[in-house]
Amino acid sequence: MNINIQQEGTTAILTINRPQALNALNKEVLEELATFFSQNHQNNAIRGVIVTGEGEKAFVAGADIKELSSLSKEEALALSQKGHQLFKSIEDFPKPVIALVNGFALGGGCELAMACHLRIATENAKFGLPEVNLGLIPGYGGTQRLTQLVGRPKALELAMTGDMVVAKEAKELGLVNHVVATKQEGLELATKMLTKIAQKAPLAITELIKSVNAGFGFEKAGYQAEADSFAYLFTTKDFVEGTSAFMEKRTPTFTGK
Ligand code: CO8
Repeated sequence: MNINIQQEGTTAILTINRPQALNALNKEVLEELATFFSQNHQNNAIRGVIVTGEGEKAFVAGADIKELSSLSKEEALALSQKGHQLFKSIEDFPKPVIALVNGFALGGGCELAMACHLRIATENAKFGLPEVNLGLIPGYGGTQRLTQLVGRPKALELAMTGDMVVAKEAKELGLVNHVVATKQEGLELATKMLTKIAQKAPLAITELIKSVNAGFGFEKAGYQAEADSFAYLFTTKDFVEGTSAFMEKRTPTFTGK
């Protein structure tokens, strides 16, 4: 299994467990996440979810670049759309979902954290959308959700430079709800928040999530535009150069082709 699922009282703790690849999202991780969120939609024994990454170094360092490097345009489009559906199912999950960001949350990892309802970050957490370094753009809703969370100018700056922001700055930007010193402290805070929310009327919490999300409709053209642009970039030489450079541990040379 690529995700460990543990239940503590009414809280499910999902730990993405591929530390050798900094918990990068491969197909199996995405499948396991999709299964958990579809199977537990109606499960009354679970009143809240915490999503985190194994170890201290990374929450999730992005989509698995080795897997991405061999995709065709059509496969990239299908994967992006599948990712959109999965992340939307997390955003629309009828019970609160907290991302406990314990290190790098880059690319698809930052997108996963942004699809959760709340974010708690450890002091060493780093957020970023570095896809431009690979000749790509975000493909799992990052262009939309980062813009919603931090506004257009900062979203464009972060996604165009690929720069990372540390937890403290992420909190100032509104990307993070709380910053804690350690992962353990984060788990305690997340559990405390979920316990408090679990004491409220469940139907009210579900309708609240639905109402807040209704203002950010999935049918809006942004997600489709992102998937189309993401897929188009798989046909470019710069994408081949960007992903090869990452795997060969060198700086890419982009030509605009
Ligand atoms: N995918 C696959 N493997 C990875 C990834 C990744 N995203 N990130 C790190 N790894 C692997 C490394 O290759 C390395 O493996 P190995 O030991 O076998 O060489 C191992 O994890 C440890 O990583 P590093 O040695 O690089 O560790 P450093 O401490 O030197 O650097 C960084 C840490 C800065 C996090 C660095 O690993 C890095 O830059 N990672 C890539 C970050 C990135 O670019 N993420 C975005 C990926 S693209 C994406 O997410 C698109 C989302 C939309 C997808 C839509 C699907 C169609």
